[in-house]
Amino acid sequence: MRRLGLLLPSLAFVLFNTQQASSYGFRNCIQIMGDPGNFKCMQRFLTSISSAVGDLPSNTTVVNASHNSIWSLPYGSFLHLPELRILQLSYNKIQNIEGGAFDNLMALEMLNLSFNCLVNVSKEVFSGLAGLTHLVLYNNHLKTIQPGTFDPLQSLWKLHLQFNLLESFDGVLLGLQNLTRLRNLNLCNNRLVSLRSEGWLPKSLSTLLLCNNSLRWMDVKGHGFLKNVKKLDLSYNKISNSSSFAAVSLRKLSTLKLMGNIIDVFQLLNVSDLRPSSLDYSGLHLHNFSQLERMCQHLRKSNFPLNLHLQSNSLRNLNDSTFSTCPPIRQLDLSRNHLKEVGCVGELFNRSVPNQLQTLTVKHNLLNRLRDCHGKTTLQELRNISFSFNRILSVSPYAFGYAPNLERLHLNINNIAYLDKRALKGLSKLRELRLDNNLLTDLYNLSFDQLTNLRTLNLRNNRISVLFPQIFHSLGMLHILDLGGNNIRRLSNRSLEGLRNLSNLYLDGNHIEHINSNVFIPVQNTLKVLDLKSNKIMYISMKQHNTPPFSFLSKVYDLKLQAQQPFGLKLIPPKLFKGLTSLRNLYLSGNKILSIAPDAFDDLKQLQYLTLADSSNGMGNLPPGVFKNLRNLTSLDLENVGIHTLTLEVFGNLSRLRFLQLGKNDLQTINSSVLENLTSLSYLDLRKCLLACTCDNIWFQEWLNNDRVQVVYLYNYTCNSGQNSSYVYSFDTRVCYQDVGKYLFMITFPILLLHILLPLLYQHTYWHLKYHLYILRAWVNSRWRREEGKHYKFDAFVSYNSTDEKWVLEHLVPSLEGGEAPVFRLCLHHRDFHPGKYIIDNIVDSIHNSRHTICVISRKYLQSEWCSMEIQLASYRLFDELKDVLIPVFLEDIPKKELSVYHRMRKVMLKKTYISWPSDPEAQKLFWAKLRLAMKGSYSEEGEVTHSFGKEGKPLLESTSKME
Ligand SMILES: *[C@@H]1O[C@H](CO)[C@@H](O)[C@H](O)[C@H]1NC(C)=O
Ligand SMILES: *[C@@H]1O[C@H](CO)[C@@H](O)[C@H](O)[C@H]1NC(C)=O
Ligand SMILES: *[C@@H]1O[C@H](CO)[C@@H](O)[C@H](O)[C@H]1NC(C)=O
Ligand SMILES: CC(=O)N[C@H]1CO[C@H](CO)[C@@H](O)[C@@H]1O
Repeated sequence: MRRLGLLLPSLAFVLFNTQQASSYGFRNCIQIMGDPGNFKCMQRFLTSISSAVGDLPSNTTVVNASHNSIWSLPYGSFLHLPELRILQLSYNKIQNIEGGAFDNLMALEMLNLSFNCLVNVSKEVFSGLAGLTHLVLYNNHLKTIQPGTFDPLQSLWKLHLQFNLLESFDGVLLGLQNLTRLRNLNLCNNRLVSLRSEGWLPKSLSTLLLCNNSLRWMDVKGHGFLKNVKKLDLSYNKISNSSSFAAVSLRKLSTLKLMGNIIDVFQLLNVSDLRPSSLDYSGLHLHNFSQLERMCQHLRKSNFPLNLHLQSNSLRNLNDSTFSTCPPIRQLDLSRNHLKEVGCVGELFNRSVPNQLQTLTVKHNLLNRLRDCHGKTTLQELRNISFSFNRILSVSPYAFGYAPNLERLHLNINNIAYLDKRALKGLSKLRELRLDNNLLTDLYNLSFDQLTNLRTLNLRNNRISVLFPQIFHSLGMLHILDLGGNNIRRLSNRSLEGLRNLSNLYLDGNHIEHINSNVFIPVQNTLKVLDLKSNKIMYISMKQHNTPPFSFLSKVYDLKLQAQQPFGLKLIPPKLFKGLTSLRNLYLSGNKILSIAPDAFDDLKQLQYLTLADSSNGMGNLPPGVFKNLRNLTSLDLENVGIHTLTLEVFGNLSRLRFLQLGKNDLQTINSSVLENLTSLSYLDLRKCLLACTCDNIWFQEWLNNDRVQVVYLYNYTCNSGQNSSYVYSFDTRVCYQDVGKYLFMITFPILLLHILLPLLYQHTYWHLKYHLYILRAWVNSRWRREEGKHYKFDAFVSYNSTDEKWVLEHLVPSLEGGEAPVFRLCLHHRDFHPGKYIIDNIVDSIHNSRHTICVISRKYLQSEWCSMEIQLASYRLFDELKDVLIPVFLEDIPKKELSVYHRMRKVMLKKTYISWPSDPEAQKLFWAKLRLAMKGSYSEEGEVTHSFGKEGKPLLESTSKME
């Protein structure tokens, strides 16, 4: 009867097409709009991978399930996602990955398992990932790597193993011996103490990072060990013995990092074949002049412009001869030293050779002023200077007199309060100037006088309060002006004069209260992005403006007005946005809005994105017609706006709307006609909306069942009605069908249905009941005899499909019934069934009267209903009598994947051995031997057939304990 109980609901499921059947929405993932293969499943407190990816479609390509609490990846977790390319599982609690967990991920390119709790990975874990190029395993607790672990990863080129507990370099190498594409191996922050190894590095490996371990010397296998490596990082180890570098060829290296070791570099350069220009001289305690001089002497051996890294050497000062013995330098990095001054940089170099310095970086030092360098030696090639992260207070006139061709100047993150009017004189080639995060209060007309080529000017986070008229008048080429985070209160009509090419203007985080339309006249033909976020703009009257503030900005496509301080915009008066005819994105979130004029958005015919999120301040519903002209709107964010109802008057015209965010509103019911009018909708978010599970929403429950609109976390919406924690997608709707017609229908329909189903049920359960009766009888009988001595009428009942009859009659029967001894007696249905008896009875009898059941498995067999029943019946004996009677014989190669469709089959095969029919006649002899052995085997009970041999070394009897 158990079976009957199962059958009824599942039939009902099919006939009534319940809610889950086709609704569109994922339990714990969000499909990214515009990229239907891309899913985010983050921060859902998930503990199992199936709850994350279980309901994703088979064309999924990207999954990000980071930041959950998944602790295990069982076998076949991703079988249904054969097209997956990127899988992010970082920040979980994964300790255990079963062999075959990633089976069927043939297309996977990137697997990120960082920040988990893996202690080791077994050899079978990565099987099948032949396309993987990127494997990220950092921040786990890996202690050892088993040989061959990475063997299946034939395409791998990047392997991240940093921040683990690996102790043996050899162990890691043995795991990688067969990788032929690996280019990049990161083993930093482990516990390696030695580089001794049995194996060699893969020939393809060009980057080897070993920083922050406990290596003491270069105890490598042979002189050629590093012969293909280009980049080697040995920083922060314990290497003090430089002579060991003689044992290995470093000729091919282009970068060697040794920072954080106590090592004599000069001895190293003497004993090894390392090219001096390949060494990164950072952090090697080269702080006095004689050391720098020696360094330069070594460098002279390589006679081309070099990139010299001298970070973290505790350098305190530089003088005229510091680099004068060096060959020409192209890039010089002096960051993280203790320099207070760099002087006029040109003086530092040998003036007799043409200077080639292009980039000078002096970040994170103690520079406190930049002196006057008028008329000093010039460095014609110098294009980039960065003095960021220093303590510069003032910049003298002509501070960059030595760099007339400078293009990029970074003075950000200093204490500059005073920028001399002539500080930037002569820099007519400058394109990018960063002065952000300083203490500038005033800008003078002349400050930027000669920067006629400047494209980007960043003055963010200073203390500028006034923009004097024409202050930027020479910056005719400027595209981007960033004045965010200052104290600007008002803009004068002439502040922006001269900015003929300005396209992006950032004024966010200032104190602007009013916007006068005339301010923007100078930039009206070019301005595209205007950021006024977090200012103090507020409207307290609905009176229409004479000239709306943005009326000249017909080219602007991005306008940001979020989060006005401290109380928000409050009102959006009529025609506020008049003139913004090109506007595509409008940001109004975080403003406490009380009311919006119904015509406020009327001019925004090109608008595609609008957000009013987090504006709930008692606004309640939006005014009718407010979106009437927004025919191009595709994205509307109304999260936490305080809406109570959706009406056609507001939402009726949004025929292009695809993305609608309505979370955190007080929406108890959803109006059906609104959703019907949003014909392009494909993404709807109703999280935290307290939807009511009442008859008003009954249509909604049905609507959730559509294929067009993704409803975010659809299965997570609970009914707001307190007591019973039912869900919106499945709340009980029976009470709503009140009318008599429906009642009648509901009474008669099941009766009718029962009439249709009963014969069907009878047929389906009859054999089952019959079988159990039989078993009972047999059991009662067997109480009187010893079970082992049971006499079977047949040695085996042969279960097969009629299409395979030929094989059975031509091969199986002659071989087992004739042929060599012992001779077996087989039960074949066409021959041995009792005529006139019901077929089920015949099968039950045959199975029970035979010692074994041989299943001849082919594709046709699996498809046939009879056959699967025969397997089922035979397997009942396994459960009822604890006797394993099944001998599966595979006539054709059926891949596991295909087999898994046949649920019952798979269950039976779970812990069994099976025999396959080989085409090679030689191997067929072995087949018969095995089959005979299996048939005799059961005399000695279970576990008999464990050998494996066969043609071409392929096992004939394969263990299939992993056939799930
Ligand atoms: C996956 O999600 C995490 C958490 O939000 C995020 O930090 C990470 O950048 C995402 N990764 C990708 C590739 O999008
Ligand atoms: C792996 O995940 C971490 C954490 O989410 C992320 O920071 C990193 O960028 C990811 N790596 C790759 C290659 O996507
Ligand atoms: C080296 O590793 C230790 C411990 O894992 C860590 O605390 C330290 O920050 C690391 N240093 C560097 C330079 O990465
Ligand atoms: C009712 C329900 O299942 N709510 C869950 C929705 O999802 C969040 C996680 O994002 C859970 O915390 C809730 O319990």
